Amino acid sequence: SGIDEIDEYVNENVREKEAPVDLTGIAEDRNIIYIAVESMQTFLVDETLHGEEIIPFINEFKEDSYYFDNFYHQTGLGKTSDHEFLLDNSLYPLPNSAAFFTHAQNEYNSLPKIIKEELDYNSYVFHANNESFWNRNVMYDSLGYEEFFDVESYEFDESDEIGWGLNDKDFVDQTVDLIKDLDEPFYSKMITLTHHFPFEMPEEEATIDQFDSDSVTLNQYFQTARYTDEALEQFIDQLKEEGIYEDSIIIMMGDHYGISSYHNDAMAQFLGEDEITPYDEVKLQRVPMIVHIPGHEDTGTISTLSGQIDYKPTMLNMLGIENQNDIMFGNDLFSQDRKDFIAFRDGRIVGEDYIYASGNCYENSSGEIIEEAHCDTMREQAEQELNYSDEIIYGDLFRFYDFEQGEIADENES
Ligand code: GP9
Ligand code: MN
Repeated sequence: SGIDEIDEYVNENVREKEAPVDLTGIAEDRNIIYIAVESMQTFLVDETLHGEEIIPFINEFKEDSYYFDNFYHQTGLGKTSDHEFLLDNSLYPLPNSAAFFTHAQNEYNSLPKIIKEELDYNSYVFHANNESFWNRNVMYDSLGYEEFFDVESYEFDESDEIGWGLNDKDFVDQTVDLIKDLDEPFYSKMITLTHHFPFEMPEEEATIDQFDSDSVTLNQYFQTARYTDEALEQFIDQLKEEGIYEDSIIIMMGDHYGISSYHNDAMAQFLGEDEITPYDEVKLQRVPMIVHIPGHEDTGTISTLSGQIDYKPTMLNMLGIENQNDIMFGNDLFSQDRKDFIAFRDGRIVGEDYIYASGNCYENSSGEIIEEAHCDTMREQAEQELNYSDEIIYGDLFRFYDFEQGEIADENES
């Protein structure tokens, strides 16, 4: 095997044969503002608690956007950092470690590097945590980020902290000030923090009552979700005030689940179900994904099966960058010609027709357990892909691949 074999696999099974037409180049010359919304899960969207919408702003914002309601997080042990890894590379995170720690010196063909080279976009990260958390300070250099505005770029004291650190409202407020000074067009990634486990919210800041169950975690989860939702609304308003909004495309995505299976009983109670089955648990791995294009009227909900692996090809197409020779495992979210499964790092797989979880094959539409053989094809392909992706990372194989020509760069490889 080697990078040539992987290239062949990608060409046969992943690369879209027809150039996607939808939205090609729509982001050109615009700023891209990506917001990683900590622990936001799709089950909150359009959902109510005590008769109130939990995240009213996201619910409204998505109506004016492309909203993907069948979109999955695919992170593993590396949590937020795995989500960043998936988005920037369209490679899978690793099975037993966080690539941000173990493979931060690799050569990557990452989104920031490509858009710098092709369109001269600079990429920035905004996140009010220590720069070394998840080894970001090292990994961001390898991924091609120009600058990381970490906790040192934000002014606050203890009274401004909720949970893990600076509250999301002050975070977005100060981020707008930092963004204002960037040369346009830019790519920026913001990572929120308030809606992070264990979801603690000071009583006086809470704007929705807690849920009432045996799980303190789930009970509190709705309050921090609401808080971050309010911060996002404030952010969009501030972008408008500063005149940045019109020239930008704004993307919001949940980074990974917030409520683990440990809280299944409480979750079943909230959802009004008898129990949470392994099938339900898979469906709970959906995270909201919103692409908001100011001034663009053709919006709506898209229910295509999709996941974080699809972000990079989607962004590249929106930016009008053709990269037929890239090695990625995802597809453009707007393409009709997509792979029909989304693989998780823990062996579970969601397919258009079938779901594989806990050693059982389920029919996706009904949740019925069916003969295991139905899942075989998708399981084989998913395993193959995960292995190829791991090979690339473990072997640092992109050193040997010429992305311009789509061929091996070094004949001595392998
Ligand atoms: C930490 C933040 C949260 O900087 O991104 O990380 P997580 O615990 O969700 O991986
Ligand atoms: Mn996270």
